[in-house]
Amino acid sequence: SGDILGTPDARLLVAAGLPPRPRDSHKGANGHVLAIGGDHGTGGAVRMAAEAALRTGAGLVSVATREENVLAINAARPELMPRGANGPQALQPMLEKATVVALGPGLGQGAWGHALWTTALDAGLPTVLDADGLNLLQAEPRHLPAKTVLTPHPGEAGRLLGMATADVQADRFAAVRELAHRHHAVVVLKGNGSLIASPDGEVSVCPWGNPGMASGGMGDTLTGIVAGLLGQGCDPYRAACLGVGLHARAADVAARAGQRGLLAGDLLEPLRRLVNGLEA
Ligand code: NPW
Ligand code: AMP
Ligand code: MG
Repeated sequence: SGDILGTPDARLLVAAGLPPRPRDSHKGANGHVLAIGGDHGTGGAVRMAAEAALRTGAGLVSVATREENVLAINAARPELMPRGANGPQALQPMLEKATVVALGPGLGQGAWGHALWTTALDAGLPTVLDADGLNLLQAEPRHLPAKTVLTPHPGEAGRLLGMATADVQADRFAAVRELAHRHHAVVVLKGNGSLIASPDGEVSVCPWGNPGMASGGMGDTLTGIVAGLLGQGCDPYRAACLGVGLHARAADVAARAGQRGLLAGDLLEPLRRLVNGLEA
């Protein structure tokens, strides 16, 4: 009963997690995601997370990033609202407008990333913590917002647990359960057969996905999808299960054109079809 992905039918999953929009729905009713990240050289990561949140149906998506990324993000996707955030003073007003935070894609682990990380977690909003957001947590364990989803790949999970990647992979169920218990959060352990664990020990297994997903930016896309679902009212465990399922299913649809050369951005179009029940 805890395995939400145990009946592998994408349409039923979507129907259970994303009810049809009321006719009088408006952008303010579908979540305002704030994606935070994009240090020097990794602006693409936060942009991909932000775009994925939009394509999952988020009402509004803002991006707090290095000033140097703002123009490129705006040009590539004018629906996004990127701002240069030099530090906590710039981030605070953005957090006040947001309902969900996606924290970590390309954030880096320097002083800039650390300052935004602390400020964002202190806000206590529902949060997806990924990538360098997880590496910073390993360096500085702390209390997390009540509705937090952690999305480590096996390398990040190993860092959080203080063990080698291979030891995480040797018992993935034990690793994901331990992380969820330790951090009182929903945890996604990514990789072939992604696992999702709740703090009280429920585990779901993703039946979808393919090795074409082993390319840069794939995880950043998942972060945005889960944030988009949190913003539309899914509780953290359902958002994580449905998000992982949609992400992997979108990759399977996109991989009809071939696994090799599959790009994270290729998931966005099938993702849109999936969240609307137009693809199974
Ligand atoms: P090993 O070597 O086996 O011990 P890192 P990153 C492991 C951003 N990005 N199965 C494996 O460890 C991110 O958002 C920006 C087994 C591997 O060597 C981050 O902020 C992009 N092991 C930052 O870059 C696109 C697995 O983890 C190590 C595994 C760094 O993130 C790329 C690599 O992980 C990227 O998303 C698996 N399935 N998966 C952009 N376009 O801007 C991973 N590992 O060292 O944490 O580096 O994930 O690239
Ligand atoms: P990241 O390493 O953060 O970019 O995340 C990679 C994403 O791709 C995660 O959602 C993984 O579950 C997925 N992924 C990577 N390799 C595979 C694989 N061989 N089979 C299925 N999913 C994969
Ligand atoms: Mg990643």
